Formats: sequence, structure tokens, C-alpha cells
Amino acid sequence: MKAILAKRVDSGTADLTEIEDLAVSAGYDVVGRLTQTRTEDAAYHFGEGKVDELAELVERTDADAVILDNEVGPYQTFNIGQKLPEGVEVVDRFTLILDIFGQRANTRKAQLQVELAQLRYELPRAEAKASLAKRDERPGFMGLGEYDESREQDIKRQISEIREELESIADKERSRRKQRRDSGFDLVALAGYTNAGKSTLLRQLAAELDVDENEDRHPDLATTAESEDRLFTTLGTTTRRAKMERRDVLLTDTVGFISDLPHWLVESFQSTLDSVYRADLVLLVVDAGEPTRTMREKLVTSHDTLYERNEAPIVTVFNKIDRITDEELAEKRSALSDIAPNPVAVSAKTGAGIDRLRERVERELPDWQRERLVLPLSESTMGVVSWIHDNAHVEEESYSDDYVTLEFEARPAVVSKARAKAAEIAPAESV
Ligand SMILES: Nc1nc2c(ncn2[C@@H]2O[C@H](COP(=O)(O)OP(=O)(O)OP(=O)(O)O)[C@@H](O)[C@H]2O)c(=O)[nH]1
Ligand SMILES: [Mg+2]
Repeated sequence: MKAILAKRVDSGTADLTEIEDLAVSAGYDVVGRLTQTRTEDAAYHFGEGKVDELAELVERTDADAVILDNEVGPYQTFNIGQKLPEGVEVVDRFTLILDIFGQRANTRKAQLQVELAQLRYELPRAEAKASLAKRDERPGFMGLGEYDESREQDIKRQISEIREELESIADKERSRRKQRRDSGFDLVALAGYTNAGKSTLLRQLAAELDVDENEDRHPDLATTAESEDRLFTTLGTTTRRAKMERRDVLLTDTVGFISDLPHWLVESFQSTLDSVYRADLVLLVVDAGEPTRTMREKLVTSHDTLYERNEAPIVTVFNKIDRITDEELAEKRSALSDIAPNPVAVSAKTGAGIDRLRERVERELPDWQRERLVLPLSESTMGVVSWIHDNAHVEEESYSDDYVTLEFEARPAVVSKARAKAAEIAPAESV
């Protein structure tokens, strides 16, 4: 599919870099570019002359689509389409992103989210059409209004059905998070822009196996699969067990951020981002190979996205340091110290800095509690002992003829559960 990129800005120069990355990620071959600096035209968004120029360019390059990096209204889109050769598609930034999401959605949840976003995109357009058709009282067009109104109702019904299903998936995920916390795991989430290297970092930090079989699997996490240099490789979430300095954590990878997303699109992916908002610690990954200005913009947007809902501490990770010199890294550190204090510099690809990251995660996680339990030797005691081994960090274990003594460190929740278990077998003897 051949595409022409077009973008209008009120002032300055239009930058096509990001829309080009998106277009390429969606599978388009970019065959032409066109930009304009002027105020928005009500009918065509661009100046009408510019649209004629666009039509010529389409003709000359034999393009199949025109991709507009602007918020172009439904009527403007229609008008532009009228000037283009028959069959040429007009795609805006959001439909392009939805296209990519649609291609990548390989789990039930991701598919539902993409459908929800598509319907929410379509709803105001169907509403506009319905009201236009109602106003249009010309004979021969009778019934069109009714048709579109029923389409509108249809969309609304589908939206509420999808919401319900997503809510029930979110419920299951909530109880899974609780279960995991109860069994001693800290939950660490990876966040950041698309293409920052989150999935690569997950592979570098994590053990081979996914945590449980029921969770959505991601082809891009298979050890054999290569990370791809394209946007939105990961759409759903995946969780793996990872060893930090001493503690095991559960590390969750999820969909990346991108700038200028309308709120309805972000909301459609809300339940995916829940794993980030509900984590004990967030690793905010940025591509340090990018210009400092870009890093700053992305950090600001990421913080905005996280700000309202996230309660966990955030550790910034400067990734891809294999692409820059030590001097550049030092410059970036100091230039960004206000928004990224004390970042950990790593290369998820080469493994450089990964041990430092493990130490840092361990240090930032909520403190563990120390506990000492003395239990009478019995069969049920051995069950408790092995439960403690599974869920805590055992530092000392000694056996006498009648007793076993355990010293361990664990999350406060695990310590209280261990105490309760101990009390059940030997209320009088636990110390
Ligand atoms: N040079 C270099 N490349 C890296 C590094 N980490 C990741 N990459 C590359 O960057 C690209 C994106 O990596 P991913 O891990 O897929 O990025 P992501 O953040 O998961 O992206 P999305 O899933 O789209 O949100 C891939 O081509 C990786 O090979 C690194 O440390 N150094
Ligand atoms: Mg990814």
C-alpha cells in the first residue's frame, strides 16, 4: 500500500517523523510528503489549493491512501476525498493507530479494546450523519436518517457490551494481582513510549517462563522472536517472574504510550494500563538514543499519563545507552534531572547496567519485615515451612529434636499470613 503523508501546522514547520513511523509500522510504503503552514480551512482543513496539489501528487505517485497527521473533521475528510482519485483512502492519525492496533491485537482483551476504540471513533461520526440525514428532507433520501439512527443505537449497544466484558476481565485481573501480592510477590510494571525497549528489557530481566498459562501470551515475547523496530509491538500485557537482588518480583510489560492520543483511545486501553497503575513500582523506560528534547517531551507525557492514577514510586530507566557515548549520557542526565532524577542507565540489548537496575528496584520496593517463628515438628508444620520458603526470603532454618526455627524476611502481608498459619498448628508454641 502506497501512501502520501500530509500535515498542517498553524505556525513553524510541520514535522512528519512520527506519522511516518506510524505509517511504516502499519505497513505503508511512503511515496510522498506534503506540509502546509497556515490556519485551518473550514471546508478542507488545508488550503483548497494545497488539496489540489495533494490530488496531483496522488495521481503522479499512484498512491492508495492519504495519511493526514491532523485532527480532520468528518466533513473535511469527506471534502478532501471528493478531490482525490476514486478509491483513494483518507486516513487520519487515529484511524492509522487503530489500524496498527487491529493488526497486532492477538488476545481477546486486546481485540475488545481495539473494537471499543473503533466504535468510539465511529460514534460521533454516525451521530453527525444521522443529524445531517434528518435535516436533509429531500425526497428520495427518506429513510437514510432512520438507518443511521439505528446504526447509532447499534454502536451504543455494542460499546456497552464490550465494556461489560472488559470489566469482567479486569475483575479477574484484580483478583490475580491480589493473589500474587498475598503470595509474597512485589509487582513491578514497565511503562513508557512505544519502541522504548520495554519488551526487550523484560526479556533481559525475567526468567524464561511466563507466570501462568492463563495469561495472554505474546508472540513478541517468545525467546526466539526478535523485538521489532516498529511502533506498538506490544498491545496486551504479559507478566514474568524476575529475580532482583534477593527478592523475586513479577514484572509486567504492556502497551506503550504515544503523544496526542485522544482521551477516548487512551480510555479504551484503560484496563491494560491498570497493571501499571496498580503496581508496587513503575519502571519508566525512555530511549536515551533520542534527542534530549524528544526524551523530555516523552517523559512529560508519560508522567501526565501516570500522574492521576499511579500511586507507586517511579524509577526512570534510560535505555539503549549502547547507542550513545558516556559524555552524551552525562549531558542527558543533567539536562533531564528535573523530570528524571537519578535515572538508571541500561542497555536492554547488551545487558549493560542491568545489575544496577536490579539493585535499584530492590531498594525502591516497600520494605520487608523480619520475623522469627519457632514451630513444633509435625507434618503440618512442614507444610507451613515450605509455604514460607515459597513466599519469603528464609535466612536461617534450624532443627532441634522437637522444634524448627525459621528466620525470614517478607512483605508485611506474608509475615502476617505466616503468623496466622503458625498459630493454627501451634497456638501456644509460636514465638
Ligand atoms: N540499540 C539498542 N536497541 C534496543 C535496545 N533495547 C531495545 N532495542 C530495540 O528497540 C526496538 C523496540 O524494542 P521493544 O522492546 O519492542 O520496545 P517496546 O517498548 O516493547 O515497544 P512497544 O511494544 O511497541 O511499546 C527493537 O528494535 C529493539 O531491538 C537497546 O538497549 N539498545
Ligand atoms: Mg513491547
